[in-house]
Amino acid sequence: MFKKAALVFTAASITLFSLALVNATAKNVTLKAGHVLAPTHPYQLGLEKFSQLVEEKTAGTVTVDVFHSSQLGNEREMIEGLQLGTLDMTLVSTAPLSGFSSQFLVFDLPYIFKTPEGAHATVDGPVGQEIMKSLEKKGIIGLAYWENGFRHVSNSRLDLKKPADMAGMKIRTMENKIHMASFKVIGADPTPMAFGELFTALQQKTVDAQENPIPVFYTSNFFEVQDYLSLTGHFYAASPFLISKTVWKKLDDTQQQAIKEAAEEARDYERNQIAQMDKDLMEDLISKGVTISKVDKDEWAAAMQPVYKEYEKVTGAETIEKVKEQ
Ligand code: EAX
Repeated sequence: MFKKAALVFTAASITLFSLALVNATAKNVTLKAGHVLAPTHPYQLGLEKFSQLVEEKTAGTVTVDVFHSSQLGNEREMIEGLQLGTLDMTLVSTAPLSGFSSQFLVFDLPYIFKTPEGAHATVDGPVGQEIMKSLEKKGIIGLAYWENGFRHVSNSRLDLKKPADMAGMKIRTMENKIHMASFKVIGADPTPMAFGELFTALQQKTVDAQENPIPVFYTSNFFEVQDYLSLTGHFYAASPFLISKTVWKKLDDTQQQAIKEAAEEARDYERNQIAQMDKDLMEDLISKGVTISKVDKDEWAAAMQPVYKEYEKVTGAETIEKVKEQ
């Protein structure tokens, strides 16, 4: 009897000792996370929350420094940085990712999602996870889909209501061929441009228009250079939160688990911040002199519909059906 108790005691103390040893030997590491939006945008708020959660969950062995406003490069450059292992983490929209894995293009089809809940169910579910996995062979690990939100068209020329009103209008788009095709098909003149150059381009009227969710429009002060905001909601922008595979492999199991958990907890916090801002900021924008107009979304969806035929060979008709919010 005594012998058995002694054996159990010894096994327990070896386990405790080895756990302590793992923790004691866990390397201390500081990760850099970059994004292109303003320090007041939910991207920043969510990443600060993530940083705090990771520090708590790893007993301080992992800390995360957050860099806003394109300090670490534009979205394409930061994604390339993850592949090279020169940047640790980034939070981007799906649009530029399509240049690294064309499977992401399906998310950029106009009006494929109708509600945030519908979008979350798809990107957090099997289809979204499978598409995120396609990045692994490119040297990138996807931690979770955060959110940028439903994108609306703003411009400096007229109170835009109908697709035909955009004839000849120069609009900045993200570097994404479906975004460009969607505006070309309604007669607009799309120019792909990194986010960091956009405010100046609007100010100098190099472009007449841009399209972004309300939280971006507000926190990047676009109301200073755009008079009209039309609530088209034409694209839903999910925002994959990514880590370099080179960096990921250097972390131990406890650190990897902590980062995964923190990315999912901070995702829910960030999505709530977006929803809050989407609701609360319109009044303030109107008081700043912006004319905000509702549009007939069915009319806009019909006008952009031809891009589905044009791109279903790239995205796969069956993937479109799987993703399309019924
Ligand atoms: O992911 O470039 C844009 O308009 C996006 O909203 C920005 O990349 C945030």
